[in-house]
Amino acid sequence: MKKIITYGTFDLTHIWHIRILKRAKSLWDYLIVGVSSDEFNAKKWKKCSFSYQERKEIVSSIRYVDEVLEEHSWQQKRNDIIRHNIDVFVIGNDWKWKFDDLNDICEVIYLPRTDDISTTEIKDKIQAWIY
Ligand code: C2G
Repeated sequence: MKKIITYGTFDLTHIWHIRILKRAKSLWDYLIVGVSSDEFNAKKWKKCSFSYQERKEIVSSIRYVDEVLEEHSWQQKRNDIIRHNIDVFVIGNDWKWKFDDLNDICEVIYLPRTDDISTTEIKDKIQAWIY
């Protein structure tokens, strides 16, 4: 069984979050998603609309996702990959090359990201609609 892992904030989960998870699961057998904790998001300078627990609940309910873990730091990926016996690390290509250091313990794949939507843009759209 080929195991794959990815990480993200997954705030205001939208179609491209779903599609990257769908594509990851279509390629391998078991998908683990590391959802960024509220504290780690603060370090990423990301202000979330939903708490970690809410974002975890949403991601856990996506049928492509087999397991969810909490992402506390940039550095935890290596331990997660070893501990969970991961074959492939995948993430959107907005992170291209950023995690190449992991390729000594697993395959590293950057999937094409779609730039016509992001959580920030969704928030802007909602703001514009309200005001
Ligand atoms: N994504 C995408 N297309 C978008 C937006 C996001 O393919 N329009 C992908 C990102 O490339 C990432 C995943 O969806 O693979 C989650 O994106 P975010 O929730 O924005 O996560 P991010 O802030 O990039 O955190 O350690 C890695 C970080 O936790 C990633």
